[in-house]
Amino acid sequence: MRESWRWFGQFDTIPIDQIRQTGAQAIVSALHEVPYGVVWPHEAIAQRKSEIEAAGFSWDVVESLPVHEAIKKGEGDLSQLFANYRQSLANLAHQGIKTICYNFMPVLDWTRTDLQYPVENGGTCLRFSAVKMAAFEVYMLHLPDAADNYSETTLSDAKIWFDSATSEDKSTLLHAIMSGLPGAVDRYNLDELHPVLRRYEGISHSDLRSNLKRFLEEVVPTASELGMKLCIHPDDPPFDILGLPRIVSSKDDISWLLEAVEEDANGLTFCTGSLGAGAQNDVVEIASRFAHRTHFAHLRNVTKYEDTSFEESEHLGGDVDMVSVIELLLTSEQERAVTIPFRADHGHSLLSDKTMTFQPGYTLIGRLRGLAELRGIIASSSRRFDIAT
Ligand code: DNO
Repeated sequence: MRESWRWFGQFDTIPIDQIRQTGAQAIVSALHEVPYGVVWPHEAIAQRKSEIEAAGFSWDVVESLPVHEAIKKGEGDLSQLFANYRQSLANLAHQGIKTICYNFMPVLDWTRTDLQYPVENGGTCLRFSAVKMAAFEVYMLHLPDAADNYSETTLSDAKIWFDSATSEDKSTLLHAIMSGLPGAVDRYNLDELHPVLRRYEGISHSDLRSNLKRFLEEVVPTASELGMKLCIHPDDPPFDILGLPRIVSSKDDISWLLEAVEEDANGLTFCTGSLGAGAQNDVVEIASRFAHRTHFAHLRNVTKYEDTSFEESEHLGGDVDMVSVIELLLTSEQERAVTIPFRADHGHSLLSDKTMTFQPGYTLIGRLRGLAELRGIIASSSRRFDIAT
């Protein structure tokens, strides 16, 4: 497995030359400044690539090449958007960047309600609270039917939270919920969110699946011809929020997705944290089923609660059996004779992290700690495989 580190380019507070000290060899990056749906220009790709290479890295993975909302909604004439996506793929392949992560989550990307939740040892982590999400959906946004998705206890706790929340608490919550959208892309306030959500009215899970299948049929053949690997990122959290359908949340979803277009170029970003947050998911079993179509891995851990809340735990703590997942990925690498790039996904805010500002979750010391722990597992598991073969 190849160690990578996500770098947000000009939106990152960590200079790329400092990343060398983490020991990672590869960079995961994106042109966050390019609006969704627009072709990624040759020059901008070349510029980013040369910055990465000048610092001694290779640019191994694009995360993400975003899918325009109109494609997710199946809205209007999409031929230009599909053509643009294919052109961005071709421009990237031309410069040797061939592993492309994307997601198909409507409107939002990963979603948390707390960006600085205290952990026992003094650091902070990202957290998703079902109570706060219920307060947001039911009492702040007044979404019709939202209450149906929560238990009575969660709803009454949500009301208590809402009644005692200051306007600052509410805007902190809105900010946390919007923080999954990296770079210079749309973020919404409460008034703006309503019409955006309304445009998904009537779009069911099965409609969204059809739209994803259509997208795959439009772009996977090009990716295959170019020798590229597309790898979809699972939903985070792996269940519906804000009344929007999510369709890459479980073993069955992934199975459907990989069969929808049976080509190796239609693959998966195996995100242990996203999948691990779903009560329905046995992450080790999912890894054993789909390691063979995994082209990129995000390794992090979560601790789940009954009411669907979860928090990001230490990389080797939490509910995901990380050692087993890593062993399955290493085995798959051997079987396929490939190398899977991975990154320590997110990290707690620890020590000097607290004096800096970061893209939420993308701390320096916290991620470095996670990477070091994962590196240890990979080294010891690899040695055992070498002995066995
Ligand atoms: C969160 C990330 C996601 C991921 C996108 C991929 O930290 O894992 O934002 O980049 O979902 O499209």
